[in-house]
Amino acid sequence: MPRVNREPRLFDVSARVPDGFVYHQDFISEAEEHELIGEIQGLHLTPFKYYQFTGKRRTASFGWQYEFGKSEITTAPDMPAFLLQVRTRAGKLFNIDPNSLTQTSIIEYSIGSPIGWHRDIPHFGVVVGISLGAACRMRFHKYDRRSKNFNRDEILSLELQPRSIYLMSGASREIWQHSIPPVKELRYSIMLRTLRAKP
Ligand SMILES: O=C(O)CCC(=O)C(=O)O
Repeated sequence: MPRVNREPRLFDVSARVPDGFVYHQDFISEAEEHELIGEIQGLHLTPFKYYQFTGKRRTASFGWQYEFGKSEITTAPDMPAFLLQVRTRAGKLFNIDPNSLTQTSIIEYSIGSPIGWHRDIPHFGVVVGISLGAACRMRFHKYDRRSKNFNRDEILSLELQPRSIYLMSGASREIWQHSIPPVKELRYSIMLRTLRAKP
């Protein structure tokens, strides 16, 4: 895989984001993106299931997987070798031991696929996301367990560019929910997560 010969650009967009969210553009080159998409398209992706509901996006999990309705995570097949280098670089960038990024999800968003408001399940720790193929908007709002409603004026959002990477940790991971409105072009994400010692 060719190496990028420049440092990723840290946050050159004027967006307000929750604490603990760190975003870099140009984490990978166009050639690397092309190669990763090719590999991902060779994986067995299955429609996302949420209880009885089947989502538009398709996914594959490695290392660990979670099925809604079950309180436990279970082991999943090993991460494919083509993801190892990108995981090492992501770990170095965010000062995380790459070997601790033990859970991986690949997500394919066909045109019109969203991901609804959620926080990641408590079994996992920090979350790293790498965007491929197309830009999308990521939105955040503060989660309040007492109220299902939230003030739309309090939504923060930023455009995730293809080839960019983000880290969701601290408040952005624990206190805020995030979502992605229906995408306008085919997009993939590589999600890497640490395991939390005590969920
Ligand atoms: O595709 C993304 O960047 C976000 C995915 C996400 O929110 C999740 O897997 O929980």
